[in-house]
Amino acid sequence: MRGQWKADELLVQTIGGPKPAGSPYVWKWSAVHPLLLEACNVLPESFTARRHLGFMNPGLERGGATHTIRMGLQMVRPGEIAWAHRHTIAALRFVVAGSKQAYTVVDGEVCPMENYDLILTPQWSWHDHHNKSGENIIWLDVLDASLIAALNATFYEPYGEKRQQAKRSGEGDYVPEQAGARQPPLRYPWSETEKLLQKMAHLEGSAYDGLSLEYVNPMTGGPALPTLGCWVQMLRPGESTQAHRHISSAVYFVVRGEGETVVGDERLEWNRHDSFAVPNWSWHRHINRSKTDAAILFSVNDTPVFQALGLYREEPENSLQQAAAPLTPTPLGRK
Ligand code: GTQ
Repeated sequence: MRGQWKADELLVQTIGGPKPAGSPYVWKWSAVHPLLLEACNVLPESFTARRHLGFMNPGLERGGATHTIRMGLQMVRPGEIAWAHRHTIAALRFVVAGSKQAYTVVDGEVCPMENYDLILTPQWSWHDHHNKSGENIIWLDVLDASLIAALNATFYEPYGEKRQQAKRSGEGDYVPEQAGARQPPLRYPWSETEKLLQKMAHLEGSAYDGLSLEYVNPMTGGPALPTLGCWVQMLRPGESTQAHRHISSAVYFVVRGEGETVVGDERLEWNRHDSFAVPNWSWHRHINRSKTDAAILFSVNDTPVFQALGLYREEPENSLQQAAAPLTPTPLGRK
């Protein structure tokens, strides 16, 4: 037993909220890409493992990009297969250098990996990656691994063969306003996402996030995965957002553009294909440095976890004292 008064000091320290977990940090594409190529010498053949370089937040003892989210870049060479396996860790892929001839099979569904497509591998779904193109295929992996590890709920199983049986392709694709769908989408093609962004570019959007769209599960209107929410946002030329903070943490990937995200008193400068982390409960705002071109950011957050537990908070507090989903970031079209 321990006297509660011994721990009370720790509680008192959280008056006004927790300290952000981890540091604001940028992983530059120009630094990671050569290391991925070098990783081919270290891991000539991946088998059931992955040629993935995981980002280690310097402010987190156990690594990961934020305290709940792991992120990194993975590369599969021409002709290679990353063998089938499954785990209770949920993951998603955001394709950086893709091809029509590259695909991930998720529970039998063939999901082509073209540039900036989003592919989900929900927890305990079988998945194997294939590159039948002549070029290296690269994507961003994002996983809820740190959260699942904290819950001590990690299970893992290799399939036992290189590949699982593939079913007919196409049924896993996101279709807006999906009526009578038999399963949630596994793939959100960038062609659809980009169309929506361009169509909505003139709308006001959110003061905190610019024109931001959530990748929803059209069957529930909820987040893409039970533990991870996925967003894409456009910062119009010269757009500079207001600062806010929320109890959820987020990781970002720069699809295009150049700018900076100010987190607390740190300035994260980013360019195309850089990745960065915004720790939870830290004030942050985004700036598109270009006066002529839009910037597009893909991001993943752990908001669904906090919402499921009734713990979601943000400042300014326009959602507090409401049971409903937060008002910001606002999923456009669901107001
Ligand atoms: O690409 O399937 O970094 O299953 C960790 C687990 C990547 C993957 C990771 C995985 C994968």
